Amino acid sequence: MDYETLLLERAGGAIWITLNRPQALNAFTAQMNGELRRALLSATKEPNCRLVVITGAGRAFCAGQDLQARRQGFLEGQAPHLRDSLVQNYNPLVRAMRAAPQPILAAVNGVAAGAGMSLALACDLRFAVDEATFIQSFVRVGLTQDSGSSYTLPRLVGFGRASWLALSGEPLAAAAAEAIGLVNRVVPKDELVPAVRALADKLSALPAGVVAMTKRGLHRALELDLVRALEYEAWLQEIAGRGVSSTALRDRGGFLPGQADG
Ligand code: T3D
Repeated sequence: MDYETLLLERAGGAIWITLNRPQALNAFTAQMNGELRRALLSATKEPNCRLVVITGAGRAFCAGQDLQARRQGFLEGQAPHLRDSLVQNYNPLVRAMRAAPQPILAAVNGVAAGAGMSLALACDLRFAVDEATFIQSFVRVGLTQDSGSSYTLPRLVGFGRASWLALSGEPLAAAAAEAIGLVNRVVPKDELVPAVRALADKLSALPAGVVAMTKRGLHRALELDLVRALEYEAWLQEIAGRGVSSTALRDRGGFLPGQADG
């Protein structure tokens, strides 16, 4: 499959998807959004893919929505329909990430701003280089949080810290992000690829179905009360105990009867 805004590479058990618009700090256009969604869906169907990695080309991870394109529309007198943009582009992307059986890792190689930060937050895990920064830049451009940040950020770092980051629009350095649990690991730039490779090797040695169910169980429990979370855990454990493969789970389209998406 050909992509104009992405690079794709397989390395061991990992498939790397690199956002490739470095001249605009890998800002999202509708095209890049659609291509990322397609690349993600196709990577997750690869039988030997145990980890999907999203990273950025050049010095940035992703600077959020392409504001140049928005500016051009504004100059041409077009009122932006941001709800449409979100519903058609970002929301399906975040849902696809959540539904993927494999863990998705953000390899944050530089600044992650606006929807670029949301993208990193929607991943299951985050490694960052020591010079990376995270910015909830929405308020700085007259917008509110989107592409899942209002949901993921407080769940990752707690309501107080999420409120500060979202309301102030202040950048958060990688080390501080690690200290509050937003990032799992911070590494020097030249150690990012080996660190991801080691994680991919680790995941490749684990049963894929169990990894997939663990991802699903973690996310599902966030939305349930204790009683229902316990029930869901018990169902997943029933399936795990029978040694169901990730392929079988994917072919079934879901984990429990009547739950195509989860
Ligand atoms: O519209 C919808 O669909 C709704 C969805 C909205 C979601 C959002 O993401 S809203 C938030 C959008 N993003 C931002 O507000 C971030 C804007 N960028 C910045 O604040 C800064 O660029 C950074 C803090 C990320 C990095 O700063 P710095 O000093 O390292 O780089 P720079 O000089 O500002 O940018 C370098 C180049 O990238 C520059 O282009 P040039 O002058 O070299 O030709 C700049 O215009 C370009 N660039 C940076 N961000 C964007 C961008 N081009 C297009 N869109 C961007 N978002």
